Amino acid sequence: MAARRATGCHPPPSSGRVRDGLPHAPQMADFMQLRSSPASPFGRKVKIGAALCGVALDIVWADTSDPGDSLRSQNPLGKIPALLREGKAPVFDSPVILEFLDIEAGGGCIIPAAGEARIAALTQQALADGIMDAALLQVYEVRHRAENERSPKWVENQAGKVTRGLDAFAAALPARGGVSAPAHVGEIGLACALGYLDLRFAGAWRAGYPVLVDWLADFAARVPAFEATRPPA
Ligand SMILES: N[C@@H](CCC(=O)N[C@@H](CS)C(=O)NCC(=O)O)C(=O)O
Repeated sequence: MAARRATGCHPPPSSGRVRDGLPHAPQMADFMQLRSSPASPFGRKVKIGAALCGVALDIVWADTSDPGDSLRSQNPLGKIPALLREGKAPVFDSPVILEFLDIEAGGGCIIPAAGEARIAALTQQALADGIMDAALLQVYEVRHRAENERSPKWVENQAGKVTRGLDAFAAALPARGGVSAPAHVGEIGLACALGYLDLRFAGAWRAGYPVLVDWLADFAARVPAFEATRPPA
């Protein structure tokens, strides 16, 4: 893999080379590799961020539960997403990867460059990530623990984080703007969190949060990469 520069903040026209369902610039000779999985909401953040920043990614699926997967040598935590670059250390944790993509795009693309707008977007990203963490842990409780080993109280604690997070977003939607892309990291995070709740919790959130339903529809219209990265049901 050779290092390459981003083509700019805005995604190139869809006539460009298409990889992983996302439009990318036609002239790219090489690209970076993303370790992820089709359903990972954190990986989806990166895929959307890359599309908005005009960075092409070669996506290689990882199996986080397989000790033999090279992922564990790329990210000692064995977590996805992880971004691999030619001759450089892997980058991991989705907020760090999104920051890297923003830098590749020249800055101010998906993260406001400075001031309160930057802090707000990063804080909203942290809240959205926390919702995803809490949702994921509930899924893992079922996936990795026998029924008699599960803790309803602990699951309830995680569910509370999701509810309070959604309450907070519904009360104060992420402000638009401050970036040259159609959305910033706080918005990308919220969209991926809601998408994950759709995928794993049958969209139960929709009944209680019409304002977020409308917000997500608007986000999807602004950011075609959201639909392009929809995980398989
Ligand atoms: N804070 C991390 C969270 C990543 C994460 O939890 N990814 C999940 C998949 S969506 C994972 O790798 N789980 C496997 C594990 O925890 O061992 C980020 O933002 O990238």
